Amino acid sequence: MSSHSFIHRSVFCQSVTRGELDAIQIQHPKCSATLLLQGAQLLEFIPSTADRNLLWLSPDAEYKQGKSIRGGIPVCWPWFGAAEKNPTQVSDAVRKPIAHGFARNLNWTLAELKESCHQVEVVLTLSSNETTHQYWPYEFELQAHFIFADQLTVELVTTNKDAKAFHISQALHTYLPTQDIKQTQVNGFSGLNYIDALDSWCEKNQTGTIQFKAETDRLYQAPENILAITPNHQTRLESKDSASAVVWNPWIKKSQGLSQFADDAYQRMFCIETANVLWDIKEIEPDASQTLTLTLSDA
Ligand code: TA6
Repeated sequence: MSSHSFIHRSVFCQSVTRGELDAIQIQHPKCSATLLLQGAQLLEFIPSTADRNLLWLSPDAEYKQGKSIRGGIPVCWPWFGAAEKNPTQVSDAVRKPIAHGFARNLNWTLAELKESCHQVEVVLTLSSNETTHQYWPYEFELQAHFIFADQLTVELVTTNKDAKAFHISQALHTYLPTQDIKQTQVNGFSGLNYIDALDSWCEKNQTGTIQFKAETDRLYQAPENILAITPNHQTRLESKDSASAVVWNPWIKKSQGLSQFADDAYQRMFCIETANVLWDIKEIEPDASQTLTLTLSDA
């Protein structure tokens, strides 16, 4: 366990630990938040006006080195989901096919912390090294740029530092809370097509609002504005350069096999993952960058 302080001269931020992991605790007049260095995984974002965590965090979460935490916003990169379900431009480069890529399991570095009475900005970086080469051959720099204010902004910036172009799929795998999954709706998708990962990857069309009545695992064309409506709250997700959105709830049977997840936890969470997957994968040329942006707010 690490006990060193890696933040100095900050009014609003301090270094803390969660189990085995280093985290930044933000306590600002506009919001509070907890951000792990491992995976650049945001666990909590509580705007002062809303006074609730806009993110779902499993009560059974285990804070261990090398293990993504069940909840918050895991960063899936440089591939999403099972490597072999990706287009070949992505899957052919994968050396160790762990689910959702390696970025969520490795320690990132605090590169920048700026604060004012309006907001706190934190930049975490992950650069290619011997460990990342065990999973994926390319040289890269990945930045997660967080702006904590009344609302949350996350920018995931991929920069190609290699001599060759590479392809990635990616997602901000946002877990959202609900008081009752059966009374939860997601708006913004009506008329859009999706791939149903639970029905032989068939393409289907969404009519009306998304509701959860069974296990759900769908890869949608993404709207820029998504509204998640739960019995007591509404949460808005706005995205930029995110052509896909994955909507997920494990329901009864799958929950029983999930790590850091109670058998009945599916009743109180769902995921909306702003992403670039399947035909929306990104090709990034040497020295070029690509940015996936998510803004999350209490509506
Ligand atoms: O985004 C949906 C999904 O890919 C599901 O298929 C599901 O298994 C989930 O993510 C969680 O993945 P994890 O590796 O965190 O257990």
